[in-house]
Amino acid sequence: MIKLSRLFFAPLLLLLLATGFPCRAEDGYRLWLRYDQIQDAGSLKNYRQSIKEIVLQANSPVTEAAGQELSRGLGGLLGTAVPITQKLSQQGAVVAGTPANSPLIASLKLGDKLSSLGDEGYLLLSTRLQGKNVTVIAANTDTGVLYGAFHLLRLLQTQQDIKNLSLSSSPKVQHRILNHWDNLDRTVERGYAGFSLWDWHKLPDYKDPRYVDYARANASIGINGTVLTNVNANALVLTEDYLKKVAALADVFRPWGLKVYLTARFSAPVEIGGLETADPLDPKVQAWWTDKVSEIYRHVPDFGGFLVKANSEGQPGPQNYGRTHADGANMMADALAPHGGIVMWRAFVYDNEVPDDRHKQAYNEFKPLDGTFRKNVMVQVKNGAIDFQPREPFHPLFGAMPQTPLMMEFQITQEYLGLATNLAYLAPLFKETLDSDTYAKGEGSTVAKVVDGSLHNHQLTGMAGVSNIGNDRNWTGHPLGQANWYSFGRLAWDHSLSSAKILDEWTRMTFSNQQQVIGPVKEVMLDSREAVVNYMTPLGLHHIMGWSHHWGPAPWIKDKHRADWTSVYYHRADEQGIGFDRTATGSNAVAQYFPPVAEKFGSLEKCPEKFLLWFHHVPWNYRLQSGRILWDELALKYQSGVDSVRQMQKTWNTLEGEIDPERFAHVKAFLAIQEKEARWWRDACLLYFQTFSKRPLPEGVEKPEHTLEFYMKQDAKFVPGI
Ligand code: BDP
Repeated sequence: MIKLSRLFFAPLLLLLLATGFPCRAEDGYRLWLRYDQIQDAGSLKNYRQSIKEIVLQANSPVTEAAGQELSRGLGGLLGTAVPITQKLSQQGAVVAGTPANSPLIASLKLGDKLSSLGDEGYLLLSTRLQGKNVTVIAANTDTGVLYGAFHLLRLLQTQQDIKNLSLSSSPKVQHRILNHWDNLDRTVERGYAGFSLWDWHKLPDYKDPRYVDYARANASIGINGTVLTNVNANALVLTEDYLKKVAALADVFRPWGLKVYLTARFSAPVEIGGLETADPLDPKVQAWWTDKVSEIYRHVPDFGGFLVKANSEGQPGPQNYGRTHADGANMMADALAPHGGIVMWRAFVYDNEVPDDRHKQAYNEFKPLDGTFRKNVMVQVKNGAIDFQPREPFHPLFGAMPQTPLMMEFQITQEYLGLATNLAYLAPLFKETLDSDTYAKGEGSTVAKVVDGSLHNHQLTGMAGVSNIGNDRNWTGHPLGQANWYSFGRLAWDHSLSSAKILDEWTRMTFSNQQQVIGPVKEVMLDSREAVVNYMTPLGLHHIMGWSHHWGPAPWIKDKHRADWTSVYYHRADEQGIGFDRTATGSNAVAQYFPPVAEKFGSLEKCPEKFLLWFHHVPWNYRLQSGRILWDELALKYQSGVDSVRQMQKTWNTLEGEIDPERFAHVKAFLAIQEKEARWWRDACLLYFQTFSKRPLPEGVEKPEHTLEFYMKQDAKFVPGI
């Protein structure tokens, strides 16, 4: 039997291999690092001429990783193995290294060019060496070489000319970090792509090969740090057993330039240390943290440091002992400093007791602490003052704490943007915040300049993204959600890149270099976040989603144990109008911005309409720039969100037969879900707000499918990610 079936299958297998028939379905696992052979015959020929061998003279784990990636990538793209050698032996070599570890690189005397590129920057050069044409990847460190290797691969993947290369690149931000909100039981808070990648039970003995692919993907976009655990922290991860597991992950990640960080539960000295207090000014507590940190470094010699959520949403913190956030952060910073570690102390705080606008609370608590943090502390600030809404004005803390490095926190996972089944390409959201002008030091004081340290002259800088990654085969749940991981990394490296440019790169690498593919994919994705804003929270509405799980519309949520978790707190709809008055006649949150911004946001006429209801309570019959009254405009915005999704569906359908059937069908099905949910949002919100406006739906807005009662009765169970 066995022999027979072998006889039967062997020729078939050979045939499949010869025709390049994919042996495995296109499941998205390979992300943007697919390395399939270049299709365009002309480019392929040119690349094959330019690249015949990889010359690596150094001998280090990071160099080995770079070599492995170059060999895998170039071999795949060129369709022929590219050997790694130590000597330059032929025309068309890729020579990679640092002046210190490669005599060939040293002989090029690149000192001047390399001097400004720091620890992670690199040069890509086409030049001649020992009479041969070569492509050089040079850097000051092995990690720089690794990043340069990925850049060269990207040039081939996106079919750029590599004949006359002369480019350099270095990151604008020092710490480019993913925040995993992963629990030790492998559930992921606000995670919609399966369970946590970290298989704590099997660690440290079994290291899933997937950890390497995770690290490669991060390295390819310049992400150099990962916080493994949830900000709602579990002290257990700081115990010896778990530190061994953490060390195993750190060992896998290290060759890829990826450092490991942990969340530190403030009450750990009590919970796992047997102390009676966690008071940061108590010498016993300080000593406990000092010892604990030394223990961590014994396991992970290059441990990055702690991310801390304290006195926020029930988490313990220094205020439990009458101390400040700075007291808490500094205590941990002192323990970490001798080892070179940092503290990322989150500013996401709002107090149950304070009967004031939640928008103002982080600023009120943190601004007075400016200048009191240790040198190895960054305060990590969410992009907006409320909570990762589909659209928020930038957080007023940016620019307001000149003596403190402020780290950006974006959310890549789509907690408030339809979870993993809605497409929202997030680079435009990230860019909108980064490009906002704080006016902290006059015009041009953008949030990006606060974050990259250039505005207030800080060396310590960082950008964090709350990860959208889980153990789904395709990593991010939505096949196109991979673009958000990608664009976070690219923007953390260089915030001046445009959303369109990043999308173009990603599309070419993830799908194809053919125009008939690139065009439609970009068309579907580029404005997808704007579509989400329109069908969920247009004109500055915010926080009107389902209770607790945050999925779907629920503007009617009220009477809960805390007002600032309800929807009515935020939209304040009544018979006169809708919106949160944050001007001087209301909460006066606008005063937290610098004067030109405060004046703009605070003026009904000058406030950008996209933020109108964020800052103003506006009469239903107020006339907007379009000439329409507010009610009509709101209704038409909801409709336009639905229309955009339908257009996205049509455009996606043109890709049938142009891309692989697996990803085509997956996205098609998800877009159908998105269309259904867009209608749900539109109908539920408009029916509810209509009970206040008492006006008919304007022409062009479709009639709701169900009654308001129907929508209010929806009560989804087991929504993922809580
Ligand atoms: C909110 C989430 C919650 C997080 C919290 C945070 O709903 O799950 O724990 O932010 O950032 O967005 O700490």
